[in-house]
Amino acid sequence: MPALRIILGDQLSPSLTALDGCDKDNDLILMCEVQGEASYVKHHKKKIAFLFSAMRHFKETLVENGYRLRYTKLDDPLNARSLAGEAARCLDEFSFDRIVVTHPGEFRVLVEIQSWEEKFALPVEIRADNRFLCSPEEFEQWAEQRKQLRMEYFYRHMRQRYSVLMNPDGPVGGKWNYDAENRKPPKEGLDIPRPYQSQPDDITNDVLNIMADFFDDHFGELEGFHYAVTHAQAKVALSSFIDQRLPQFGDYQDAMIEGEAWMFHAHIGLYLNCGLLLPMECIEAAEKAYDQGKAPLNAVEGFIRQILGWREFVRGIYWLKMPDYADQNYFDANRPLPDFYWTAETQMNCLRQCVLETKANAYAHHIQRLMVLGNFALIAGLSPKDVNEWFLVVYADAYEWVELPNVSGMVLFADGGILASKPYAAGGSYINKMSNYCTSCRYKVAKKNGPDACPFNYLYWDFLVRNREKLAPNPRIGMMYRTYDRMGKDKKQAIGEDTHRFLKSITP
Ligand code: DLZ
Ligand code: SF4
Repeated sequence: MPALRIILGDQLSPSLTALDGCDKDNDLILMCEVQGEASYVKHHKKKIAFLFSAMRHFKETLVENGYRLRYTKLDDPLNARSLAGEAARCLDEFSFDRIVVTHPGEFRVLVEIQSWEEKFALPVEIRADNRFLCSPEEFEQWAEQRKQLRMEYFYRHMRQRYSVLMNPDGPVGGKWNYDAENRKPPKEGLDIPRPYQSQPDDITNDVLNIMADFFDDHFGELEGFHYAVTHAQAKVALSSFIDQRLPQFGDYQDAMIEGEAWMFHAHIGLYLNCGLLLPMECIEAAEKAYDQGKAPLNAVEGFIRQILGWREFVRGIYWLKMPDYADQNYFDANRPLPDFYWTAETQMNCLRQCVLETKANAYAHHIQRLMVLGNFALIAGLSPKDVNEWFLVVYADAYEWVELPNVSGMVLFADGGILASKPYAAGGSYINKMSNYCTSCRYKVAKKNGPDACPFNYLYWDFLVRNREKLAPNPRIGMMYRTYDRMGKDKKQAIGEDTHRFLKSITP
C-alpha cells in the first residue's frame, strides 16, 4: 500500500529524508499552504509570500521529477486550513498504509504529528532531518560530558568532525576564532555592493496577489519582493555574497549604517532555514574562497562559525531543552512589548531604523537584532513571551528552533545562562561606536541622565541594579557593580527616576 509523504513549508530540499525510498508511481506527496501555520503567529507578509512561492516552485521541481503530488493552495475552497486537516482530507480520499514525514523544526509541530498515529489509526514514521550537521542525539551526547554548554567548544568539535578549516596540526591560521578582528566600526564612503535580487515570476506574482485577501492585518510590507524562491536562485544569492561581500563581511560584521540594511552580510538564513540551501554547500563555498585567496581568514572563519557552530548549537539546545525552554524567564521580566516594535514610532533613532528595515525586508542583521532590538528588550525588562513572538513573526528566517534559543538564550538571558555566559546588556555608547544612528537621534548618547539622555544609558544601569542578586556573582558582570557603587547618591537616584519615567511612557 502506498505511503502519504508530507513535506512541510521549511523542508524544501530534494535530499529530504521524507522522500527516501519513495515509490513514485504510488506514494503521494502532500504539501499545503494553511492558515494554521501562516497565522498561529501573524508572520510578516514577506515571510509568508517568500515561503509560499518557494513551496510552489519546489512543487514544480518535484512534479518534473515524476513524483505524484497534491499541493493545496491557500485560496482553495476545500483547504482545511491546518496540517492535520489537510492530512485528513488526503486520508479520506486515498488509501495509505503509513504517513512519512521528516522531523519538523518546531516542537509544537512534532507534538501535533506524534498525535496522528492515534488520530488517524496509521503508523507515522518521523525520519531524522539530515539537512543539519549535528543530530539532536549527537548533540545530547556532546552535552552530556559537559558542565557548561558553550558554542565555542561545540564549534571546535564540529570543525574537527567535518575537517573544516583544519590543518593536520590544528586550526588553519593557528586560532579557532577570529572574532576579535571582526569589530570594525562603520566608516564613511564604504562601497557596499547591492545584494542579489530575483525578479518575481508568474508563480511569485500569483502568491503576491492573494496576500491582501488573507494577511492584510499582518505586520510588514510586501513591496519590493526580491527574495530568491528557487534552489538555483538561492545558489546565485550565495555566490554573489561569496564573490562580492564575504571579503569584508568579517571586518564590518558588527557595523550598522543608517539606510544600509544589507551591509556585507549574507542574508541567506531564510534560504538555509527552509531548505533552499544546505549548510555544507555554504561552508564549502566560503572555504573555497579562502583557499583561492579571494577572502581573508577572519571573514571566512566568522561566516563558517555562524553555520557550522552557532546554527547547529542553537538547534541542539532547542531539542535538548524543549519544551521547558519556552517558559524560561530568569529575570521575571514582564513588561509588554511597546507598540513601536510594530510601528517604528519612537524617537530612539536606532530602534526606529531597525524596526523600519525589519518591516520593509523581514530582515535585520545580527547586530541590529542583538544589540539594538534585543538589548533594549533585555534592559527594559520586556516579557520573553512577547519578545520571542515578535522575533518569530518578523524575520523571514525565523522558525522556533532557531528563534527561541537566540532570543531567550542569547538576547534575553531568560534561560539563566544555559546558552550564553552573560547577558549582552549595553548602554548607548556601544551603539554609537558601531553605528551612525546617534548622529540624527533626538536623544544625546553622551548624556547619561535627564530628558535628553539616551535611554539606553540609564536603562542599562537600572537593569543591573534590578537584577543585582542574580548578576553580581557573575565574574564577567561583577565589576560593573563596583562602578555603580562608586556613583553618588544623586546619580543613582537619577538613574532610577529616569528609568521609571521612561518605562512608563512606553508601556502600552
Ligand atoms: C512558517 C510557515 C508558514 C508561514 N506557512 C506554512 C504553510 O502554509 N505550510 C507549511 O507546511 N508550513 C508553513 N510554515 C512552516 C511551519 O509553520 C513550521 O514552522 C515548520 O514546518 C516547523 O519546522
Ligand atoms: Fe539609540 Fe541612544 Fe543613539 Fe538615540 S542616542 S540612536 S537612542 S543609542
